[in-house]
Amino acid sequence: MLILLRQGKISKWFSGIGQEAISVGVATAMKTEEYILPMHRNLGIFTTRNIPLNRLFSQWQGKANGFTNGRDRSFHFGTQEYNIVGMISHLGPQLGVADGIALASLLKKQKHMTAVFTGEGATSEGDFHEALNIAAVWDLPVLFCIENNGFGLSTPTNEQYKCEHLADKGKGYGMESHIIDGNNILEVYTKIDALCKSIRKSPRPVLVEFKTFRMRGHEEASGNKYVPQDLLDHWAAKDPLENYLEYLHSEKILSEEEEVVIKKEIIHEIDDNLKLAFAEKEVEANTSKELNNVFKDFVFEEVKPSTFVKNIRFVDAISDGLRQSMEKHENLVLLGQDIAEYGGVFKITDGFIGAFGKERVRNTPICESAIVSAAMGLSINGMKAVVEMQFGDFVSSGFNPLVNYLAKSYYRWAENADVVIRMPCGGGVTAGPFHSQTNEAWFTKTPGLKVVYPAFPYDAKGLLATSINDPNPVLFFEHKALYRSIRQNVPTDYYTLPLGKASILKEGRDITIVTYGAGVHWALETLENQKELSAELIDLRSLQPLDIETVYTSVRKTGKLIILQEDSLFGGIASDISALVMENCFEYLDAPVKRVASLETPVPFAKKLEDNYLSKGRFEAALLELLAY
Ligand SMILES: Cc1ncc(C[n+]2csc(CCOP(=O)(O)OP(=O)(O)O)c2C)c(N)n1
Repeated sequence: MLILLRQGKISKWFSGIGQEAISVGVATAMKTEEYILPMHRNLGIFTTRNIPLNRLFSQWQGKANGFTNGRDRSFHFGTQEYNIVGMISHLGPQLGVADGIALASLLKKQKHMTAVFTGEGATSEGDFHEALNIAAVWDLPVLFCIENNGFGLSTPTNEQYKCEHLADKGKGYGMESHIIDGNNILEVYTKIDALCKSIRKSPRPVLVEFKTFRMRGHEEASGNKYVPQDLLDHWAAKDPLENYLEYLHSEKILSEEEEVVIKKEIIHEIDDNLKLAFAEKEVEANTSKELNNVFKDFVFEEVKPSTFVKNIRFVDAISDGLRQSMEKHENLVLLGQDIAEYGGVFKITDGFIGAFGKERVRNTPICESAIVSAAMGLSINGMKAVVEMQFGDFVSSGFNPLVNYLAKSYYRWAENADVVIRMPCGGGVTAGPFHSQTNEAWFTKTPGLKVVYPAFPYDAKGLLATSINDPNPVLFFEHKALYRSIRQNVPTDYYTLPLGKASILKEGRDITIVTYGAGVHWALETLENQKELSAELIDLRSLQPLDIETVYTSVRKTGKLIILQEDSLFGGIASDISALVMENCFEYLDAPVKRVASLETPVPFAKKLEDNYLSKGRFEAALLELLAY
């Protein structure tokens, strides 16, 4: 690999020289049907699982026969065929994903354990703490492997953490831990083999700190000049390959002649596979293929609503929809803070543990990041997950895995994230800057996420059912102010509604109003005051996919468009709708498109301040102004 890198035939390379015994030892001790989640330095895991070398070379050259169609580099891929789940650059989320995979194994009553890797540097990330904490609380069969190789890029361990051994941290999580000489393949294999057997028998997390050393730079281009020579010499004498070879010779297990034969075979294997990869042509860019590979295909299956209806609140419709999806999908798991006995802070899962049990309705520790990652892990291992954010505001603590792991996974290595994140959101409830946000714009701009935002109980129930059926990650926004104030006749049985279809609530000739969520009710109120107005009111219902055609059709008829959004103006969905209409309906417009949004401030607490902040109070005047243009 070092030669190929110098020849410019592969991109970045993270050498594992000095650490080979860990990857090979752990992968050998595990069963091939068990998942391993390696990091950037674990080539030995991929080779031990017998991935054909030509596919690895293709991956590193960005070719189609690799694992990502040229869309991601180095070890940033997974493969269900080999039960390997690769990392994302942010390192830490990997640990929470392992929790989810292990949880799925437990729920499926498989006697499997899962192994996940981290460097000592990444143990400083919050994800490490969260993932270990969750695994401990839930007794998940995860082997957490820390490769302590002395430096995190150039940062030595004494600038990374304060305790003597990282294994000591296990105690803080109530977790068994061990220190293993990572440069001794026999010690790695025998100890890990025993641990794997024991974890399979009595599921629990175990933390292992492998003491080892990185003989090369963090990645080849960065060098390792910061490493003192005597340290390099000390660890060179402990080289895992050299020492094992010496042992095999001294025990007369391997003769010099056999060694030559084996090495020749390996060189041939490498050369032959390199040739195959070199012969493969480069990937061609095909825009429609790229765009079509962001989401897993999902064919909407319509389940028609029954005629029997009940007049219920928005909050009840969501609860009903969720309950019926739990009945329909036996592999669906709910995760969230206080959602079990307590029923969630909005009582949406009240009574669920009685119906579905604590295994499927899981209280989580306050660990948004690792819980979002764990939801991904559940999906990888064949389950579906719905995560309740206690308040949508707190999604910021789980932002990284959501926008980087779940959103990008299908595009990168065709692994979908069958996850719905429920987002109680919105203002008008005098709850201040951290319990009132409507942060859909953080996600509508991230390719790979669907964003649904119903305004009525009927829509909420049917759209939630579809969001759960959809194998892609969906953010499902539920406006808190609507929970107990909006009622509707809602079919009692299970039904589905398609994502990406706006609904026209009122037909009109003079102006088009486009909005969603609480904005729909603000617009309806305004139109009640302006009965003589002929306005067409469109409720978007879902923002990604966005039903822009319905907006175009209406604007072509009315010639005027006003977009009402609860979020602050800049960078919100109203701006994009405005731009799209200008680009596609310019000739039909009789006035500039108007956006009405909340102030460019955080959401204030006191009622008068909040009323002043919200766009609701400015909508009527803006509507009349545009009509008069
Ligand atoms: C969240 C995040 N911050 C910073 C980086 C940049 N970065 C990549 S690897 C690395 C050092 C990792 O050290 P360690 O976990 O010990 O693994 P090692 O490379 O030593 O095997 C850093 C700082 C990153 N990839 N992700």
